Amino acid sequence: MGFNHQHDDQHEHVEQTETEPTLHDRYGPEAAYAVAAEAKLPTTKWQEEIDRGLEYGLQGADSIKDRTIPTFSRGELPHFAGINTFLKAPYVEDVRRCGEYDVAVLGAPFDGGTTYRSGTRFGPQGIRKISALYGPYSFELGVDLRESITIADLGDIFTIPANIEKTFDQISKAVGHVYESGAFPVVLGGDHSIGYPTVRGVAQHLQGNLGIIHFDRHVDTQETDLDERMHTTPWFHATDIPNVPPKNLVQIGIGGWQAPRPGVKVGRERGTTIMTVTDCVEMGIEQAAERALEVAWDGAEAVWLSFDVDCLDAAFVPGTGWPEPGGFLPREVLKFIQIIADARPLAGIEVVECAPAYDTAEITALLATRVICDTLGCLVRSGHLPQRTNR
Ligand SMILES: [Mn+2]
Repeated sequence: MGFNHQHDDQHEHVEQTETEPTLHDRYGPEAAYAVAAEAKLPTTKWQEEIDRGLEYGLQGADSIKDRTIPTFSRGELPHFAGINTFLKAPYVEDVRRCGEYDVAVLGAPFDGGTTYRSGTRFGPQGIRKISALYGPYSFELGVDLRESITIADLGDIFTIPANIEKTFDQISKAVGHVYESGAFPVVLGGDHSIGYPTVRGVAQHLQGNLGIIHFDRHVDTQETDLDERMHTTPWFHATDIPNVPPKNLVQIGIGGWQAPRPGVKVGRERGTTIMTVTDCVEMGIEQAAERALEVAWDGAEAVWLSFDVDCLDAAFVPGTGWPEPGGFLPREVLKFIQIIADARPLAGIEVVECAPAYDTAEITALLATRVICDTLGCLVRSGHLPQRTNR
């Protein structure tokens, strides 16, 4: 441990044991948890990565003093090197083997559903690229994903750029395959039209109902837009699926000048639950998250998390199709996500509407990456991942 309590004896209250490191009481509760948690994390998989790197990537040149450094970069380091899979997870070409991993990342590169700025077909690439910035360890969460779970990057779904409906079928088949395998699906969008086929892909493997926790500035509940099932329509069609009832759809962060009236009407008639940014902030993120969980899980067998990056204020997400001022701050939405992922296991997550061509310094893709990592981290620390039961 880097800190030392011996200069601060008058503040020492915690009894030191072999397993519980002692912290002086100038720590706040979160930092105290984080610093103590790190001491309990193993380094087994990190050592395996070093050994594998030295074997496959050759021992480093004679002048390299750190003998854990190989000649060819073969793992996390350096962060600017390597092939951009998500978090540098192994690329698994044979998707029939995805069930051998705890988590499977798959891209849905499709922007045929966009009604303003296109470009989310490059979302999976953008997210993978900046994900190289992250290691697998989160300080506040007290989690090291490398030590806890295995992640596969399956690459991308073969979408059909000129045909929304064929693309939907491809996405449902792909997500259904991953979900049925037992791996936790992480879908990199893609515009939000993919929300319908992803949910359809999971729901077809459930006996009971699927709830949806939906972060967005937009309701996305109208039947058609520009005469097709566009990215403004996924939840109309998803909640037409018999085991995806609208009463289990909770929509968080809705507001502004881009929520179409036909969608609002559908939500009112079907009984979805809408929570505005002000609602959430004024009741407090903790209480808002509890309410969202109650709605989504009410009689449901499983819950899907659909995260549109535009639920954040436009300042934080320039790289998106329909930026809207007045959205969440990153720390608000991350806290929200953490509570949701700590509370119950999730069926999977999609992060949509990341359009790298409009992004500035990759900050939108960075937030998309962060939402996924925080979700995985909380699922791990709360014992929901790895999943130990067969479906
Ligand atoms: Mn949106």
